[in-house]
Amino acid sequence: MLLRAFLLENSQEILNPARMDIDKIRSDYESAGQGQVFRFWDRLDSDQKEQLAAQLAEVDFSEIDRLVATLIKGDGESKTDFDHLQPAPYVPLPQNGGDASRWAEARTVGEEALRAGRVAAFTVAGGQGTRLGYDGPKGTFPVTPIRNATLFQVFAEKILCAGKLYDVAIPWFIMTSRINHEATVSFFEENDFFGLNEDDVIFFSQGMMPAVDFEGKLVLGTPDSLALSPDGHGGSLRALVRSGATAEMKKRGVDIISYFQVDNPLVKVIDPTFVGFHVLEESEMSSKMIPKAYPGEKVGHFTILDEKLTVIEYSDLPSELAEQQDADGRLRFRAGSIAIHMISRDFVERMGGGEGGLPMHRADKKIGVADDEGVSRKPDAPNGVKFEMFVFDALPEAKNPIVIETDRDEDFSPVKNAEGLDSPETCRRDLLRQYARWLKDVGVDVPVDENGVPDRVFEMTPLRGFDRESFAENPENEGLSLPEPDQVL
Ligand code: UD2
Repeated sequence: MLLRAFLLENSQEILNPARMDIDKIRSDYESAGQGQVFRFWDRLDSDQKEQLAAQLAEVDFSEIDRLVATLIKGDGESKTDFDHLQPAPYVPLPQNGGDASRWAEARTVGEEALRAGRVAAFTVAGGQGTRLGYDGPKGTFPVTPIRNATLFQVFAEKILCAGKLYDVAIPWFIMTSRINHEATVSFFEENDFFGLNEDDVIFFSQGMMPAVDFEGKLVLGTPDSLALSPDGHGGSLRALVRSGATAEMKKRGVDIISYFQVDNPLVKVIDPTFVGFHVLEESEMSSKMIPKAYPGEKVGHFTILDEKLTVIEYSDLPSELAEQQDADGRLRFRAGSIAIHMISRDFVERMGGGEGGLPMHRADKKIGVADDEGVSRKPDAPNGVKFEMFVFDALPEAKNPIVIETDRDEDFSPVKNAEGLDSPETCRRDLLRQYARWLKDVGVDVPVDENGVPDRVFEMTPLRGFDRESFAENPENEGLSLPEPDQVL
């Protein structure tokens, strides 16, 4: 399924304004009951008219109608068969009963793939980050305890470190949206790409979708533009293909994409073991799980639905299922999705090419809408619906999808909220705990409290190790001594 509207951000280039038939567009909109988008038409200058007309010409009414009918008016929405839902199997960590030799083999296989230049890093960074209340691309948010290094810098340093170890330039693809594209690229330029080669950091923008009000009417964000929003991280599959990113990967010999979200500085941007499982299992899309900490934790659930691996989002799983326990007293649906995947380039080309697309989800949001004077205003409560695709909806289509367990402490501590859970504070604490664990591995005992939090604030750059193993094996870390407060190692 493809909404032509996905291409909206490129509409100016795609359409030749001279060939647009404004009268026809207007009559089409009026007969579709969407004539309100011409509200300010008589006040627009010719450039503004061209911009709006180009956007309008790209909207596919039949798709908008279908989304409104299914997702807003609710007739014909497919219902999940929760009665037959099963928890998905996963490969446990060796310390939780997994086969240690298989884990070791996976690491070796993954390291070979990395050395051969088969792996690219891929960050989805097109979201709006409204919950954090930070005005700027989320990747430019500072997270580390002493240097205040940003999320982007942390990822860049992990990539640099892995590239050095495997003697390979690991390309890094970053998906932005038109809301933050320029600010993201400028940020990298101002920071000299954090030491990475500029040619190895590749930016592209995702598609945009028009928002509607609760009646299903398209809304104007400003007098000359529809209210548009990024089409969800699931839009990455199409954007990777359409932008030429997959072609660039192919040219570079990359066939495995290490997918992660911009909000998680603990993520193993490069994880040889995960790469290895993906290769060994001949999987098209692999995922990491953590056992959920409590039933209401806001992570998706890996399940089996109609014999296919399927993620059911936290907001969609009935609470009685979320709370169910197995015979050992563990949550039955405990496999939490933390949005870390290994995806084969071929699979992206198949899923993201042509007319194929992922299903749309509904998100009720506060949408900035042009008022009667034409001034864009954001309300205090949700006033409309944005449509988004989720990348995990590709899983049921993937061959041999595999889920492996990961250690939460070594892979997941996202910055989502300004305070409380998943905040800058919890994330900084988790980074400090990680530094202390890694130092202990090389013989440096930092005093810690009962939660593993060190008694002092210091920092270790990811240049010393992109994961626990590489840190422990790095000869430069031999002879480290107890860090002073505020020291950066
Ligand atoms: C996501 C997952 C959740 C869990 C959690 C882990 C969904 C629906 N839920 O929740 O199951 O795995 O992450 O942290 O995915 N993004 C784009 N373009 C968009 C929208 C989002 O690039 O149009 C990026 C965004 O920049 C961020 C990531 O996707 O890197 C996650 O987006 P989110 O904050 O909306 O996801 P969240 O926290 O609801």
